[in-house]
Amino acid sequence: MSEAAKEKLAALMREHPKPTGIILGYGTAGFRSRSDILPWIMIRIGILAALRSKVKQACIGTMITASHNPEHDNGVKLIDPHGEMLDQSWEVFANNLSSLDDDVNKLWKYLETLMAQLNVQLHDNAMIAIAYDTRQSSPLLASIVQRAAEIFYANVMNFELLTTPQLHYAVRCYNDDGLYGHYTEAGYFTKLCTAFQNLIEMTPNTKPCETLAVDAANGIGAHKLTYVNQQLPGLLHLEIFNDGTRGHLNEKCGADYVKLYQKAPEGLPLTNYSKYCSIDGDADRLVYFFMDQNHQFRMLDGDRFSVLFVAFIAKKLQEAKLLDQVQIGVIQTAYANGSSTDYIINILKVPVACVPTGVKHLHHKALDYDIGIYFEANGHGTILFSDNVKNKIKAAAEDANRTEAERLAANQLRAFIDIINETVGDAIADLLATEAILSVLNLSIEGWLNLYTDLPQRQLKVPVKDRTMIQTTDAERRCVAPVHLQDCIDELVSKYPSGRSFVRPSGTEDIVRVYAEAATQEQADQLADAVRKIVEDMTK
Ligand code: G16
Repeated sequence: MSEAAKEKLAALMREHPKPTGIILGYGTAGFRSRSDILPWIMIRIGILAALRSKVKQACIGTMITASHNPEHDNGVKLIDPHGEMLDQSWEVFANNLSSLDDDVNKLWKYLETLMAQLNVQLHDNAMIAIAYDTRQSSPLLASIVQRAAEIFYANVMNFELLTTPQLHYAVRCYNDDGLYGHYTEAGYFTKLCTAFQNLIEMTPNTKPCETLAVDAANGIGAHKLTYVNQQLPGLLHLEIFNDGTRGHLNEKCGADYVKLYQKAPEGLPLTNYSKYCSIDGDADRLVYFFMDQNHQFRMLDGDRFSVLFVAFIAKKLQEAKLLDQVQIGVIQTAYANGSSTDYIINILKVPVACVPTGVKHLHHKALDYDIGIYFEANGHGTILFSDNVKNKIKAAAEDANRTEAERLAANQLRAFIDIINETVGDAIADLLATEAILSVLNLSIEGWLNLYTDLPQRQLKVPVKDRTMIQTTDAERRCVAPVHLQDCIDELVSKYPSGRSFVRPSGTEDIVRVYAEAATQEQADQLADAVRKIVEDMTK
């Protein structure tokens, strides 16, 4: 390989040295840490993005964000050609590169071996798309990724400020020559908003969308959501709060805060609107909430989107007389509320699969179905439609031998599919899909909430010395290390009616997460607290 490229790499590594003793793994959503200790890993990820692009002969995305984490954190993850998360087999290369110290000769040797194994050359073409969220540290980190990728002969498109799902969408569109949509931000908004407008306008007797108050977590979504207002005048109105002009990113606001603490965010009035939602720092998660007649805070999380979306899709497939030809599946994680799983299986009659935390796992499993609906309870999710099902729906919509009602239902589904960002969970797309369904089904937010009653639950973050001491199995529902931890959890759970609890190490924060549900809130809180104590004792 070229000496000049090696020398450039050495210079970049001298500029951004790896701190001694640091260990960083490609976790739930890429590399995440405090932003000031991240520059060196951006060199490795820039190289890896270039190699991945050479191998796939397609554009690879690099998103700089730490999503729901605080402003002082940042992170980076790669996006594969169809807009999905990096194939897990490549996480090994990411971790190998991360573990190598700042010795350019060793790094170069590893890269030579890797490139031989991958059958690519330094001079082969590569194309990288970079974007970042509003964190102050992001532009510098993006520039390091770009310089590293360019050493490996990559062309770089820097989109600068985008939501994470917008970059996933852009990568997919760029690689399939516009089949999925146009890869620009204008292309993204035009596709989603036109589909929303079509769905509303083709449906007779829709309920006008009431103003939705949005907590934008002081992040990138605040700015991006203004385009939705501009494109859908008279159809949808969003009142945007926590827009970054005053508060801090994800601080006492945003989807993670609302879901974790089960309370309303700060920074917006709780009396003026009939419904609210919170997105997170990079606008890939969404939760809804409202204040009920008794002024009680009521939340609708990711599980609720699964239920709403399944109910709508199944109803429209039924009306189009397509339901018996389509296999629908829902994918959840251990965090899904037991009541939602029961409702989906027993009332909606749709199978549910449980996988480990992380959109990458849910997305992968969703591909097993004609229509795979996946949501994490934290509000992160989307729907995948197979080409086969899209063709069936299109054919039904255009079939003159079908009744008008059947064709309308098929056309409603076609429009709905275009609202959804199938590449990854997307708060903006999910918000539009939710508003469209509530309007088409004439459903109020209370009506949506009343579909089933959540089991009371509690989630805790437990700081421990070394979170890797906790190891899990069975889609993270059971603990295999430390020994006896699971026995203790089982014993505690057995004391609580409808009790369930699990623990797992976070892949995005330096903590262990504890989840508990039980028949009453008091019992869920007690169970979570008791499990927390055991975790603390066993990880001392
Ligand atoms: C990321 C992942 C999600 C995951 C969340 C929490 O979300 O994309 O799939 O649920 O982290 O993961 P963990 O419990 O391992 O910390 P985001 O919104 O931060 O990108």
